Amino acid sequence: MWLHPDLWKNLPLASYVTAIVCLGGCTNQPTDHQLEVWRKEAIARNAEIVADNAKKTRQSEWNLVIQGETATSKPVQLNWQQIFALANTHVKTTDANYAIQPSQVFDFRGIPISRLLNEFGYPADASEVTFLSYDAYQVTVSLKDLLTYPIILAIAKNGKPINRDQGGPIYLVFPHTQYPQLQQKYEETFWAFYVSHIVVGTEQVQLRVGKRTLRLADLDQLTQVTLTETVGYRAGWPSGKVKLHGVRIRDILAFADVQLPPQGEIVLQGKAPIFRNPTNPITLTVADVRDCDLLLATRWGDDKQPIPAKLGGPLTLAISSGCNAKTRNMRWVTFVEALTTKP
Ligand SMILES: Nc1nc2c(c(=O)[nH]1)N[C@H]1C(S)=C(S)[C@@H](COP(=O)(O)O)O[C@H]1N2
Ligand SMILES: [Mo]
Repeated sequence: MWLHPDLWKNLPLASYVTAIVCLGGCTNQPTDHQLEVWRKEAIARNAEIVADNAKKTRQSEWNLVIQGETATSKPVQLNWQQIFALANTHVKTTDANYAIQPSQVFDFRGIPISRLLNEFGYPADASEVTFLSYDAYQVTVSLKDLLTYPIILAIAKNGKPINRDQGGPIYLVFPHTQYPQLQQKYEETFWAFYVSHIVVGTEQVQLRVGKRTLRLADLDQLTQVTLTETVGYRAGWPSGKVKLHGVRIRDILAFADVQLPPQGEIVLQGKAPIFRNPTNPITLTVADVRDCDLLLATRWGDDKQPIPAKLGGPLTLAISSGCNAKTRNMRWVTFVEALTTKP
C-alpha cells in the first residue's frame, strides 16, 4: 500500500497526545504504534514551521532551480526577473484546490514546463520530472505529459500574483478544463504550492562534507548498513517497514576528515528551503551520530534499488529506532546535500 499525500495532513491531534505521556517513560524498544505517533508529531510540528517560514520569503526573492539530468547536469538558477520574463503562457482552467467554487475558471499565467525542458535539455530515456517545494513537499509528473500538455508553473492568477495560501508565488497548474483527461491523473495533490526546484530524472549523488564533495563511489567504499524501519518521509514511500541501505553519518564524517565537535552538533542540509534554513537548521546530536545508526541511504528495498527523485533520492536521511527520542522525532530529510558541524 502506498501513502496518499493526504495522509500527512490534517493529522488527528488526539493521536499524538499519547506520545507526550510516554516520552519520559518509554522503553528502549518503542512499538510501531509509538513510532508512528512520533512521526506524526514531528510532521505536525514541521507544518507549523513551514507555514511560518513560507510567509517570510517575498516573491521578489524567490528563485527557481532546474537540475538533474539536464543537458549540462549543472543546476540553473532563475531569479524572479527571469521567472517573470519566461512566464508568458496563459492557461484557463479550474483550480483543483479551489473548493469554494470548483467550476470557476481562472486565467493562470506561467512558464510552460515544456519550454524549460526544451531549453535546458533532458535525456532521451528520462521518464519523470519532480517538483520540489519550499516545505519539502514533492510531486512527480511524467515527462511525456509535460511535453504534451501546457502544464505550467503559474505566477499569476487573473492578472494578480498568487497568494501564499493559494500556492504562490509559484504554483504547479494543470490544464484541467482544456484537457479533462488530466483531471483524474493529476488531481489536487499534484498541484504543488511554492515550487522551488525542478529535478529532471534523478540527480547523481553529490554530498558536501567539510571541504570535500563525495560521490556515490566514495560512499560505496564505506561500511554498508541496512535499516528496516517505518519511514518518516513525506511522499511516495510505502507504509509499513521499509529497507534502507546506506552508510553511517559518523563514517562519512570520518572519511572526509571531519571531527565530531565534542559539545556541538551535526548540521544536515537538504535541497528544500526548509531543510537549509540557517535560523532553523536540521541538527543531529553528536551522541546520536556516535551511538546510534543515522544513515544516509543510497538504496532501498529488497533489491537495493537506487532512490529516485520521486522518493527524494539519490540521498536521504534514515533514522534508526535505536536513536534517542529527540532524533527519532526529527524530519526524515530528503534530497540530502551537505553535512557540516556546529561547535
Ligand atoms: N507545497 C505544497 N503543495 C501542496 C501541498 C503541500 O502540503 N505543500 N499539499 C497538496 C495537497 S495534498 C492538496 S489537497 C492541496 C491543498 O492543500 P491544502 O489543503 O493544504 O490547502 O495542495 C497540494 N499541494
Ligand atoms: Mo490534500
